Amino acid sequence: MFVDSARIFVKSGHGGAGAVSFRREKYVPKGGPDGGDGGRGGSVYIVGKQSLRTLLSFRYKKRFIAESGKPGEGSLKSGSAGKDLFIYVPLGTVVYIEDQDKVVADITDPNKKILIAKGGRGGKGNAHFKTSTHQTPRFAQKGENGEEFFLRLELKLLADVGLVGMPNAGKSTLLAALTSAKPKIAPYPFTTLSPNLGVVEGKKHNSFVIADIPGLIEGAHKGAGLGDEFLKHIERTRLLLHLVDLSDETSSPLMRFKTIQNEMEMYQKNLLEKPLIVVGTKIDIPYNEEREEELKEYISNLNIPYFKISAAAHRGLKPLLKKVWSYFEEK
Ligand SMILES: Nc1nc2c(ncn2[C@@H]2O[C@H](COP(=O)(O)OP(=O)(O)OP(=O)(O)O)[C@@H](O)[C@H]2O)c(=O)[nH]1
Ligand SMILES: [Mg+2]
Repeated sequence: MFVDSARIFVKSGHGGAGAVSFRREKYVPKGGPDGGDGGRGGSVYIVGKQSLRTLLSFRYKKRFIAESGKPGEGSLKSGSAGKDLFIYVPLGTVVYIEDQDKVVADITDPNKKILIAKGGRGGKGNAHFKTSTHQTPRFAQKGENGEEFFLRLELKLLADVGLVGMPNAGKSTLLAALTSAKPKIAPYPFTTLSPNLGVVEGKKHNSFVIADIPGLIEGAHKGAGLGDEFLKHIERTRLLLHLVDLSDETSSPLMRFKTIQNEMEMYQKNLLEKPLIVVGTKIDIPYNEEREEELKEYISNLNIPYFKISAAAHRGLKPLLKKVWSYFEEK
């Protein structure tokens, strides 16, 4: 599993100081104490947000300091509280306090606020300290300090898009063309031995994660070629791209497509309920168009969208990406 991580500093606000003040009114020679309380410091919360996919933003912003409370004033006026600070993270983020190496939160629910650093309490004003023997207290409490920590955030990334297909179909080449991932690519089957992940960054600070898994073969669901291990990684993806090599003339693309679909179904029936896009690959090499038609006709009857690309020559990638984004745009 791919782990994205970040280190940030958080600090809650200090409480405001209580005030030392005495009532001063005309004709009241010795007014009593009227110092108000300091305001509470702002707290720091972590909140899970569904639309976030990476911890990338923490590369740019690493310090999160909540506002302090304002001091109290005369006439029993309390200081205002410091504003709370919310740090938004993707679901799947685990939060550790650095020195203690202790998990303080495992963010799985969207929108739930988890208190990380509590704001300091405001100090009490001198009005609180008047007693029968001490009518003019000249002291007030200071505000409590805020808490501060270095936190480590770790994201256990769940991929959004899974690439499936026979060995050598061009899955790793497509991942490399769309993301900055550098998977091994070679002209023989079973080049990829464990899943590779890459992130596609959008224009609006959004992104999605693609998982390139090793090629699947007949019997994969029962463990042939470790297929069951790999199928596990696409269980939680939201969309599958099924790559079919159009240039491979040793068998028909439709047959290869059906073989893989069948393996997925045998592994877990609901894998076939996931949105699917079929992608014909390697169109820079001449291919048999009749066989392509056969595949296209079959999937169009199932209402499965079809695109064709050359990841090596960067052809057809834009329309494919556009279609993929359409599954992730927030409705
Ligand atoms: N001409 C051409 N060759 C491609 C294209 N895409 C991939 N290839 C080649 O096809 C071979 C297999 O590509 P990979 O991306 O490693 O295929 P894969 O599906 O990841 O293979 P496994 O990891 O074994 O499952 C490599 O030699 C690639 O260079 C393409 O668009 N055009
Ligand atoms: Mg590969």
